[in-house]
Amino acid sequence: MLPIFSTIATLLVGVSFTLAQTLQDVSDFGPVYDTGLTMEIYVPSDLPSSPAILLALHGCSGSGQLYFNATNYTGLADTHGVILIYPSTHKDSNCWDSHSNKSLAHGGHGDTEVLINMVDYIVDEYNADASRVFVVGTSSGCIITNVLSATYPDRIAAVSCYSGAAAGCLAGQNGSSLTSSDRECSNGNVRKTGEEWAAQVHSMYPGYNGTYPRFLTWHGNADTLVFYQNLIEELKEWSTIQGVEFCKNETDTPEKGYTRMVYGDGTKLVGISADGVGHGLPNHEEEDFKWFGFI
Ligand SMILES: *[C@@H]1O[C@H](CO)[C@@H](O)[C@H](O)[C@H]1NC(C)=O
Ligand SMILES: *[C@@H]1O[C@H](CO)[C@@H](O)[C@H](O)[C@H]1NC(C)=O
Ligand SMILES: *[C@@H]1O[C@H](CO)[C@@H](O)[C@H](O)[C@H]1NC(C)=O
Ligand SMILES: *[C@@H]1O[C@H](CO)[C@@H](O)[C@H](O)[C@H]1NC(C)=O
Ligand SMILES: *[C@@H]1O[C@H](CO)[C@@H](O)[C@H](O)[C@H]1NC(C)=O
Ligand SMILES: *[C@H]1O[C@@H](CO)[C@H](O)[C@@H](O)[C@@H]1NC(C)=O
Repeated sequence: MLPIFSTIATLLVGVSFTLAQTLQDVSDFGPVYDTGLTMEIYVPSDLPSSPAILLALHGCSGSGQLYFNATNYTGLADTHGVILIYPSTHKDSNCWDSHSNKSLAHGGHGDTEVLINMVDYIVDEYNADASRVFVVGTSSGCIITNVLSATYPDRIAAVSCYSGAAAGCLAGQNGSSLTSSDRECSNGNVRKTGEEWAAQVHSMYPGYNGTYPRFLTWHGNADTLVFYQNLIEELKEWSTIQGVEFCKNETDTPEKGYTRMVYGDGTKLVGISADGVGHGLPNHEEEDFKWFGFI
């Protein structure tokens, strides 16, 4: 009898565990202005008294639910007590607004401010730790991660993002998608000096003199959608902002074919270059949690 019971118990535990891995809708989290953004969250069942927050930002034509399915942060969130926010944008081929003055400004009532409103809601509602807010994003989600780091540096501790472009790369375009922009950014033709990028970052939150988020960014050198040059531009931008210089390359790290490009002492800025990898560079969830300081 006993073995049968324990087998059934194991099955039941397995089932309830699977069912728990779902997103829940949040409405009325605060002003959305005219962005139309929506919010879904994953809340670990065993929450610490002051959980951390991870904002996870999908790519163009994606959604929070699709990104949730494509990524694997729930086990890590359970272990380390992190509430996951998976927002969605529904305009401009579901690309985040990384082009308009509204989104490229602190308090501009654009996508960036509304994403921070979601963070504020979680801080209030779950007593979350405002000093441990992290961001991950892929493609358009990585570009807006760059823009969030420029517009709300005071609200984000660290970011890790994949296959994106520098904050300001899409500035002045009509949209942030491949059809609504002229593709100069995604093609890697928007090139600036570190000082020029840094001036643009500072203009997004004038007068701010605090620290900027610790920045990890990944890119495949076979990316033909958002070209590899964008990694170089991001690294120029954030090394100037962080005041760190290129230090060394660590080959085959964190895995074969990947190179960690370390800046300064490696605590503020790292680029990860993936050899032969295209736009579909997968999230490296555990590496992200290491970068955020959980592991
Ligand atoms: C995500 O995965 C769940 C479970 O496999 C599935 O029911 C759902 O349709 C998926 N959602 C999307 C948007 O693909
Ligand atoms: C998801 O992450 C957990 C660790 O949190 C790991 O044990 C599991 O193997 C991962 N699943 C996949 C499909 O990679
Ligand atoms: C956006 O801001 C820039 C820089 O201040 C300005 O030149 C431009 O006219 C603004 N664009 C719009 C559409 O307001
Ligand atoms: C942006 O919109 C203006 C006015 O509709 C148009 O003339 C211009 O070609 C558009 N630019 C792009 C890159 O689509
Ligand atoms: C930094 O900004 C704060 C708030 O605006 C201001 O009080 C402080 O004097 C500034 N510090 C420096 C060194 O400029
Ligand atoms: C790391 O080193 C710098 C400086 O020598 C090069 O410019 C980079 O191309 C190199 N990065 C990779 C991924 O090899």
